[in-house]
Amino acid sequence: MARVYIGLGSNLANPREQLQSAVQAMAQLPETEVAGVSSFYASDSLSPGQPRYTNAVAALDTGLAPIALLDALQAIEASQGRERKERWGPRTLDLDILLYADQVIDEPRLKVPHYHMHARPFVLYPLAELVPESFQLADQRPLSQLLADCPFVGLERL
Ligand code: A4P
Ligand code: MG
Repeated sequence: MARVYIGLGSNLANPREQLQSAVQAMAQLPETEVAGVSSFYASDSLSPGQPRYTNAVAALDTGLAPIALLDALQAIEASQGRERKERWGPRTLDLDILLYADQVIDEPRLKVPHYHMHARPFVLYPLAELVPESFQLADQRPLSQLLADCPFVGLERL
C-alpha cells in the first residue's frame, strides 16, 4: 500500500458537494482506503473572472499503481461532469495526485510531486493538516519551509 495525497478542487455546481462526492468515490476504489480528509478551504481562482474555488486534500492508502490511480481519478472527474474545454477553465471537479509515497514521477501523463503544489496555499495548508510537522516532499523540500514561503493569504477555512 502506498500513502498518496490528492488535491481536490471545484468551482462549479456546488463545490462542497462535489468534494464530498469525490471523497466517497475515492473510498470505493479497489485496494484503496481514505485515511484522512482535510478541512475545506475557499479562495479566489488563480484565473481571473472565475468563481471562487473550494479545495481540500485527502490522504489515501492504495494498492493502485500511479497511472492506474490517475485513470481512476479521471474517471471520477468525468462521472461528476467535468468537461475539459479549456486548460485552467472552471471545473466541477479537479483531482490532482500531489504526492505518491516518496516517488518522483516524470511521465507524459503524470508529474509527481504535482508541479505547482509548492506555491499554492490552497494545497499546502490542507496538506499540513494531514501530515507530521517534520514532513518533507518526495524531492526533500520540508513542508514547513514551503508554508513559511507561502503565506495564508486569501484563504478562508470553511
Ligand atoms: N497530470 C500530470 N501530472 C498530474 C498529477 N500529478 N495529477 C496531467 C493529476 N494530473 C496530472 O490536467 C491536465 C493533465 O495533467 C491530465 O490529463 C494529467 O494527465 P487537467 O486536470 O485536465 O487540467 P487542468 O486542471 O486544467 O490543468 P492543471 O495544470 O492541472 O491546472 P491546475 O494547476 O489544477 O490549476 N484557484 C484556486 N483557488 N484553486 C484551484 O484549485 N485550480 C486551477 C487549475 C486554477 N486556479 C485555481 C485552482
Ligand atoms: Mg488538474
